[in-house]
Order: sequence, then structure tokens, then C-alpha cells
Amino acid sequence: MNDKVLKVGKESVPVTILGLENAGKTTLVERLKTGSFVEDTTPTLGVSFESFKVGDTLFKIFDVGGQFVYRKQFWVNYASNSYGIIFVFDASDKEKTAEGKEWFWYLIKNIEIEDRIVVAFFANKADLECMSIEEIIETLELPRLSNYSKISFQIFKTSNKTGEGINDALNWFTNKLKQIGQEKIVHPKGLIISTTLGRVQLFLDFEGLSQQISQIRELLAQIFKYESATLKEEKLSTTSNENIKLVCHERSDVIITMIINPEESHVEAQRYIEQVYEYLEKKKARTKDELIKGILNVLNIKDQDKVKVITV
Ligand SMILES: Nc1nc2c(ncn2[C@@H]2O[C@H](COP(=O)(O)OP(=O)(O)OP(=O)(O)O)[C@@H](O)[C@H]2O)c(=O)[nH]1
Ligand SMILES: [Mg+2]
Repeated sequence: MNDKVLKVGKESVPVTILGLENAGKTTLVERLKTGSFVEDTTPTLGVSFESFKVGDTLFKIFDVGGQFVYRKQFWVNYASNSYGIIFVFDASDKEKTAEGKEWFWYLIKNIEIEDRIVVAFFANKADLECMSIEEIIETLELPRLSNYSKISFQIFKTSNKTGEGINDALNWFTNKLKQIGQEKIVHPKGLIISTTLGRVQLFLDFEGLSQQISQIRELLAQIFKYESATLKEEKLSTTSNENIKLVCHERSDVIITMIINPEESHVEAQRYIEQVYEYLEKKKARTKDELIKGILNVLNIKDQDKVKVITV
């Protein structure tokens, strides 16, 4: 019904920064924000979120804590919902780099790579005495990545202190993101807004979903906790069968579910969902019709006469 391709520079691009504690992730974000070396960072607890422009690209950056407790669920979850990963490690610390390798490969095994993903390795703290690039490539076992055709990767020597390598790395990263952005298309088939108490507030059918209601119900039952209608583990969840894919997001007791084609990008669908949340938070529609019109505009759906409201 409508094609919406990621336009780097116009809309935000979700990017996750990962790496062990003390690698320099938050310092990198500070450097990108302020252009200088900020020394007084504190360890990141959970995830910190920043949104800012690098060149003409608006990055939405998840700066995830590197401590052990965050490495399983948080790393995998945020990376699965990003177009790109910046993996930072402290190249002056051999032991930590070797430990970082284990966790990088843990991530790759567990991440959901639906289509292409870009990974930039930042061999950071290049202002200190560091391992050579060759040594780092070997330690991280990067040649193994050539078996993963969906991953584009490159390694850069960087320093948050001197700024060395950061521009080159970001240029490469942004260009790669632009390339993969052209491939990301999503055609929303339907949208469900429900409360975490399980009440469906609005179910919009953009293209004849009525035959698939029972499949949608079945898929929703897989993602929702049995006893309540909150999502099982994370705030984001995706599930699919051969006909449809459901992408769910829970925020402030509201769950938005988008129905798309199985082969389409869940990350792109997430971006649409975010825009619907923003609309719901900012604009208070006075009537249901006004609300529906607003949502259809946000989703860029032109053929609004064909849209049906399903009552459940
Ligand atoms: N010499 C040098 N020190 C750096 C560099 N980047 C970061 N640091 C220092 O490394 C320490 C840790 O930096 P953070 O950015 O907080 O580390 P982090 O990766 O965000 O750590 P977590 O949030 O715990 O995962 C700080 O003392 C920084 O000043 C660099 O390029 N060179
Ligand atoms: Mg941090």
C-alpha cells in the first residue's frame, strides 16, 4: 500500500553501541555530542539513550552498559533492533579484548539478523600503548565474520582522547547504513493498539486482514504473557508465521502491534511504531475518526478509504 524506505539524514537511524565496561562507549557518545574528551563518565547502568546528528544523519543511539549483567539480554535485544552496531573495546587491554571477543561472538550467535547489519569495530584508546590491528583482528577472530554474508564490518583504530580515527569510522558506518537503508521496505498490513490489561482499543486493517484474525490471535498469544497482556520478556517482540509477521512494542502500558509481511524488516516496523507513539503522546485526538486519520498520516497510508476498523 505504501513504500517507505529509510532515508538516512531525514529520519533517525537506530544504532547500538556495545562493548565491555570501561571500553569508552559513553565517552564516545560524549565526544560525538560535544566534540571533546569528557573524562568524568560514570559506568552506564542499563541503557542510556541519545539522539543527535552526525553529518546529515540523525542517529538514535543506544549506549548499553558493558557490565556482565547487561551482556545477555540487553546487548542482544538492542542490537536486534538496530541497523548498525558500534563495538568498542579497549585496545590497550589485551585481556579485556580477549574477553570482549567471547561476548561479541555470543552476540552474533544470539542476535536476530533479519537483513543486513553494519558493524564498526572501534579499537579504542589508540592514544595509549595498544595491540596492533593485526593482533586485534586475530584476537577477535574477525575473519570468521566472512561466513556471515549479512554482516558488513570494518575495524578502526580510534581514540576518544585525540579524536583519531573517529571521523573515518563514522563516515564508513554512515555510508554503509545508507546502502542498507535502501533495502529496507515495509508495508503495514494492520495496526493494533491495546492496553496491558488486554483490552484492544483500536484494530486497523489496512488490506483485508479479516481472514487472518485467528492467526493474529495465535501469534499474539505467543508473545503475551499468559496471565496478563504484557510482553513476555522485553519491551519489543517479534513473531511470525508463513503469512504474517507481528511486531510488538510496549511503552507506558500501551502495546502497539504492527502486522507486516514475514520477509519485511521488523526494525523498520519498529520505527513506524515509534512514530505512532510520538503521535499518541503529542497530539490529543478529539474523536476516534481524528485519531485514525492521524495514525494513517503518520504511517503514510494514502488509500485511506480502504482502511477498516475491526471490532473484537
Ligand atoms: N586514554 C583513553 N581513555 C579513554 C578513551 N575513551 C574512554 N576512556 C576512559 O575510559 C574510561 C571508561 O569510559 P566510559 O566511556 O565510561 O566506558 P563505557 O564503555 O561507557 O563503560 P560502561 O558504561 O561501564 O559499559 C573513562 O575513564 C574514560 O575517560 C580513550 O580513547 N583514551
Ligand atoms: Mg558507559
